[in-house]
Amino acid sequence: MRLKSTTGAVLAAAALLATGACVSQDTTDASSDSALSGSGTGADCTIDETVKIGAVFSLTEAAAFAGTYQQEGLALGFEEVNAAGGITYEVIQEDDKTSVEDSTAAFEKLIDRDKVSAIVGPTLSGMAFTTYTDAQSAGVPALGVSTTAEGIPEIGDYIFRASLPEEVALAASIPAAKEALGLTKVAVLYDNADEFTASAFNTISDVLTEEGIEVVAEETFETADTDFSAQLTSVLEADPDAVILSALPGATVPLVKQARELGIEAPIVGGNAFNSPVLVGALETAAEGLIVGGAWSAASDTTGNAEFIANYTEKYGRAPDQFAAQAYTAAYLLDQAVRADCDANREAIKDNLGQILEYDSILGPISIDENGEVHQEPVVQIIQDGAFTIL
Ligand code: 1QQ
Repeated sequence: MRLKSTTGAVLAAAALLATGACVSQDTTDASSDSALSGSGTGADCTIDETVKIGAVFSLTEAAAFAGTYQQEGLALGFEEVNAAGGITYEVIQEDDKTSVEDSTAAFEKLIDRDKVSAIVGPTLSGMAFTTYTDAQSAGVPALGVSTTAEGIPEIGDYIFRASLPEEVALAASIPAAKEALGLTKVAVLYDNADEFTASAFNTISDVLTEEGIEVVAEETFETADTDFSAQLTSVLEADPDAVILSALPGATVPLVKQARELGIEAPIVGGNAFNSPVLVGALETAAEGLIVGGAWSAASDTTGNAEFIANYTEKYGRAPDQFAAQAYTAAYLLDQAVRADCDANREAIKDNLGQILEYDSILGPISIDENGEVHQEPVVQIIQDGAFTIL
């Protein structure tokens, strides 16, 4: 489809050092299978053996709001990539049930039993800090498509992400909200039990300081909390111009509803976790005015986006979201990394995934650097009349 540039340029001295941990690699696995190394290059690459890609998403429990879209997006992406010919990918899908234990078991199965060439996922940063350490030790490339907390690519040189860091999303949404709404004082509420939301709090504090916005209330809660009246009463008394909220949808829904019931009318500003139609559906009218920083918008005229939305909607009977869009993009990024040297072994994918210099994706122009970090423009949206609109 829309591949603009190639990978494969070898960045000589940039080889990454593993992060201190002793890395033992299984030499009998996909990292040394000659049948996974093909002939031809780029679009002409042909690999005889089916390339197995593991996928670990939260298909059930709290993070299923994202995981089910990810499963669908990734499947659509690989369906298209397979149709291009030369290489056949098989996705082995696992459900981590939004649990660290299940995520760890799924990674182990994919690495040791299925001997996959690479793994996409998991859904939450809270699982990734454990599972990526395992993937790194086993020498298996892992590509995050929604793991946005600080420190993820730093886990090691087999760890990559195609998911806009929450730092970048919030560094866009907070200044955009300041400009649109003239913010001078805000309340900050965050879930301090989740790795992603707690890490986002650091960014929120930094951005607010940089923007000269005063914090008039700061409140914490935990992922499974359902009653936010104590925190919201403090927010109401502080009378902020806006509420900056770092939470997963499970807490966001009751929290925002209770805020509105209590009479807090201030706009609510957040990042990647808010870029979900599931959230809007659950919040109904309470979602109005929510300001969302993220990686993708249905309203963006990025290359292939309209076609992606049409194909996805036809296949699954519902419109895609950011999580579907990022997983879909991952199929193309992995294919590009495999085609660079026409080699689907773990080492080749690891060497080439960090050298995607410019890929014109549905998320806009995207690159992955030699440290495994993604670079792309964030999108800031506001929910108006139940729909995401670019701010
Ligand atoms: C993370 C996230 C979540 C919003 C993914 C669903 O960004 O855990 O890093």
